[in-house]
Amino acid sequence: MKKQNSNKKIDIINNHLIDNTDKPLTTNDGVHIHDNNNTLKAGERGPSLLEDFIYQDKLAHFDRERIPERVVHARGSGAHGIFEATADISTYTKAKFLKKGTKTPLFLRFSTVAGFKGSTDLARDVRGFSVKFYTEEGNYDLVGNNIPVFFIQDAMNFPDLVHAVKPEPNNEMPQAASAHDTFWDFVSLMPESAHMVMWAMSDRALPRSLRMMEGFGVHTFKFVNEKGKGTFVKFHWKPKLGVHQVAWQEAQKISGYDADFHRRDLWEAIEKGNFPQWDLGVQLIPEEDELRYSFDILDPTKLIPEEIVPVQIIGTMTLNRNPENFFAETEQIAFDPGRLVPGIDFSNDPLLQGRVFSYADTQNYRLGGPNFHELPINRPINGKYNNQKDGFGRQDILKGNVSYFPNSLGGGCPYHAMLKGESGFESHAEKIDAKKVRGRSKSFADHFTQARLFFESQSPAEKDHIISAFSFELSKIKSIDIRKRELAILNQINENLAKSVGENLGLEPPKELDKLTIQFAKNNHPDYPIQASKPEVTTSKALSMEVKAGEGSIETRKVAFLVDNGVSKVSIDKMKSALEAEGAEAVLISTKVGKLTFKEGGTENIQFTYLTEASVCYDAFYTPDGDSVKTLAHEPDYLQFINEAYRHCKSISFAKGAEELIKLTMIKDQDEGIILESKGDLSKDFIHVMKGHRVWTRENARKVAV
Ligand code: HDE
Repeated sequence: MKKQNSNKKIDIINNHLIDNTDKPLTTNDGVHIHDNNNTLKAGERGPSLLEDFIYQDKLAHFDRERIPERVVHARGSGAHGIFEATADISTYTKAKFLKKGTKTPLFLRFSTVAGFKGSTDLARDVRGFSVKFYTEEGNYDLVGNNIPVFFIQDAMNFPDLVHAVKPEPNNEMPQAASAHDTFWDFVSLMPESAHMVMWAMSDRALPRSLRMMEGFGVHTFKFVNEKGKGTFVKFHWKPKLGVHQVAWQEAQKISGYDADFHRRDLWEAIEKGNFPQWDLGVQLIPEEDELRYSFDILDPTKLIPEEIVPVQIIGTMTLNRNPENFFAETEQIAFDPGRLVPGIDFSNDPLLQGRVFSYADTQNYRLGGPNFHELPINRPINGKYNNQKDGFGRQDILKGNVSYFPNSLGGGCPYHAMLKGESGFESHAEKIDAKKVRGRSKSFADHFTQARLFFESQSPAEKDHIISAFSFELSKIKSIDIRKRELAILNQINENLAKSVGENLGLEPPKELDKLTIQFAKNNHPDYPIQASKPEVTTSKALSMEVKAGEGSIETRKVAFLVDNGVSKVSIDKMKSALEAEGAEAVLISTKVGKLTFKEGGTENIQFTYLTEASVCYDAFYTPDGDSVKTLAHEPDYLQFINEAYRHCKSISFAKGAEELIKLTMIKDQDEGIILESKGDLSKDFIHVMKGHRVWTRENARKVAV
């Protein structure tokens, strides 16, 4: 497919594209290769010869194809896009790319955190949400997550957190999963992780699609305006398609059926021209209000409830182009929250401060030296001009004999912006007068109030899912002591939560925090546990993902039409056009690939079958009328499609002649998610229920009272 949506960044990429069409195969030195099948040998049956430079050229490169995967966030998928600033926020920031009407090319990389590069997309995990804006003032990276808080407060703990969640060092198990002893050992000793753990055990960690997740900058940053005045800012990405999840059992099955489920979904959406979009929102906090809240805005384990500081939309991002080459772009892109453009600055969040060092450092290692900035995907669109030179893989060719500053021989160039009265990046002139301490602010010591806020803001179904997730994860660990220690933390958050999880584990939640947990917390706060301040709000709507029937959108949702030979084309077309009018996609699934014959005559080419597809990979289901109903009644795979769809609370519709099939399935109660043509307006009712995403009430049987 011809790639469109060009911009200055794409021009840079295009300058490096290699097109092999009509070209002879050559060595790396451009020598044409006569025979690419046989090594050079001493006689047809003899040993290979050392002089075979053509073989060596090929193999020596192959032997070096792999680079170290990212130490975290190794599994990722990316796309190019554009950001358009839509609001005037010049009072707060002088960043030119945020000036109303400005369009800036960007590259976004989504990722999971714990799994290796080839691990499943559907792991229960945080998702990385990294955006590199190629601005006219240089690259700006907003390297965030789909969860607005973090596990730890200080960068010093990061390697420990990562070691705890990654596969265990002796047997390298489990892959891409937090459900093991070392993770729960660590977090149960670190009560500051309680808030983030709640998010990680919620459906936020199981996105339906990368296109249906929120993104957050997590830390508080600073905007700086022309006059040098600072304003604290939190960044939010709000997806236009809404925020949606899959069920846990589904996630596990999708991992088997299609471990690339999220990557494929993003790629296909962009190829089809269904460009995903997010609004960029900001929460702005005047410097004077820095200490105003019941929590510390520098503490990365806290969010600022939208009820107390609303999110203002300042622009829209559209992903509109897939990469040409995964390695060159998605793998070699080097994100670094430690590099800024004028108008944006760090806050003193100790986690953010620590990140400033780690990212450039890891790129230097991962990408093999200091010239990773010259890789096409990392090059700024406004050019880089400085006196840095040489090093592995250097590509730029510096002209002349000057590579120092100040100089006169080079006409003083590259010149200093300030010497010409121009502006460049200037750090916010924040006044700091303090003693050096290796310690933590007391204002960081409340670990449970916001974990409670999160839990108590969830819908009943979401609470149930959190309880199930804790029960699953804690059941998987071997140590009873760790189970109890974590239950004690849950008990500090919400007693019913702890009780429900405790019941599933056969344990009574301890009333008090474990003495080991307290001992470690005292390391940071000698008078721990502290009395928490009264929170501004005790629930926040923005924290729940629940959509009610009829409220959401079904755009780009995949609806499986379950068919076989003899199916009615009329019955298909009626539903198909209604769904397509709402932006959803109808996918015909039959028993064989190739020709499908319609009841009315005529055929259609089938690409997907019960053999290749799985119920868990679709959003909703429709069984049309026709003679196909007779064969589907004896098709176990069809029945499994319906049963799993029912189990995962999805909308299932039946044309009139197909309704009898229900008797063969596990559907017992015809709840609002089972839509029958004989009972109303089939497509309208189906779409209405699909808009609610899932019929979670179907899970009532497993419901736990909270
Ligand atoms: Fe990262 N993180 N991180 N992190 N992080 C990396 O950089 C690190 C943190 C995040 O798509 C690494 O290039 C430290 C918070 C994303 O390429 C590494 C600390 C948040 C990505 C690193 C944190 C993130 C990374 C590994 C604590 C959310 C993927 C490879 C101080 C705001 C970027 C790499 C991509 C990647 C270090 C904490 C998000 C090692 C030391 C908080 C989305 O440099």
